[in-house]
Amino acid sequence: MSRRLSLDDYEAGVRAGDRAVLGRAITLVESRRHDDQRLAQALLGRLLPHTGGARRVGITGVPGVGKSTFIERLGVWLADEKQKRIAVLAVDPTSRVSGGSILGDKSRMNQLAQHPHAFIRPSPSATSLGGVARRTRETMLLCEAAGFDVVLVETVGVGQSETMVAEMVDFFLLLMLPGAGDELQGIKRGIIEMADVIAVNKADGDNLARAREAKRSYGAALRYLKPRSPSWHPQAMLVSGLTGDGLPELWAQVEAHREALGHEVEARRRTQLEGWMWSLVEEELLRAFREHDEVGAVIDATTEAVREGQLAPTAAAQTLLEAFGVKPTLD
Ligand SMILES: Nc1nc2c(ncn2[C@@H]2O[C@H](COP(=O)(O)OP(=O)(O)OP(=O)(O)O)[C@@H](O)[C@H]2O)c(=O)[nH]1
Ligand SMILES: [Mg+2]
Repeated sequence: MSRRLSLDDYEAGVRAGDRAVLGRAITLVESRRHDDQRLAQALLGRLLPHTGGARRVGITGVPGVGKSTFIERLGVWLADEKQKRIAVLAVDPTSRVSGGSILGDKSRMNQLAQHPHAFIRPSPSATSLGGVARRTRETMLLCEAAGFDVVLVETVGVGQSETMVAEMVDFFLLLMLPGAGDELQGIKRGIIEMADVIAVNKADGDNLARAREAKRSYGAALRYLKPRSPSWHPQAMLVSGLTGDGLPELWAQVEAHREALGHEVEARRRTQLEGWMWSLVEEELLRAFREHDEVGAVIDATTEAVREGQLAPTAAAQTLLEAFGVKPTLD
């Protein structure tokens, strides 16, 4: 095992873009141990002034839409053609102790994984989505302090996770499948409202006609929505992660969005910092609650009584909160 690093070692290593140290710093951020968390928060405090330099892009879409293929192609293109340094992170609410399933198979991003200008990190495992989101946010900051120009955050568009990702990035990309008509009904309207661009993926070969049709219907849907920002009207476009078609145009949209929003991006990021603070408070409060001796003394019996239908959840919550020393306002 390598030796323990000091706070200075972590700071210097991350700032120098040392991948091994960056990887260990991320492990620290993901750790549930008290001393690791203290060190992680001290490190983030030191690095914060060196963050904020990356384009933060969230990418979502249903399983099989082609996210991994697309991110690989986009990442390699950005690295080779635009001389960017790319970090790829994932938010996977289903990932438990064993690590994420998204990006779990780095084999799907083989080329990017081996690229000297890319860094790929699977989803942190955590007990709560909030915990995953908080860790991903912090990992993003570590990557920025390490000098990455672009952070791509992948998430499956099936639950709450895409909302959380949308809240931690500057630009939110929704990938869709060709042949929309029906699919338009399957996807939650809320996700369409969060998108800064809807890209119909797999617009290649035999799919092309259906992809164009899909682009038309999403384009029409977007025109009916009130945009999130008066400065940006989301469009629908065609891409193919397989052939790379449409990627330069897509990236041009990311740059144009940045240009159009100007100071709004900074305002958005400030709001996000505040969200990060609250998510830390929530997580720590919950931890303190679970580790509280008097709560611990009654929690099993109380939970069991609720499960058995012998105690109302409201009364049970009241008991637990009182054990914790909070006077509940439930009635
Ligand atoms: N024709 C075509 N097929 C694609 C394209 N991108 C991905 N595929 C295929 O679609 C399937 C799913 O691709 P992935 O990149 O693994 O999709 P994903 O969205 O990451 O899937 P999950 O990780 O399971 O959510 C694979 O068989 C790919 O070969 C594309 O641009 N065109
Ligand atoms: Mg994938």
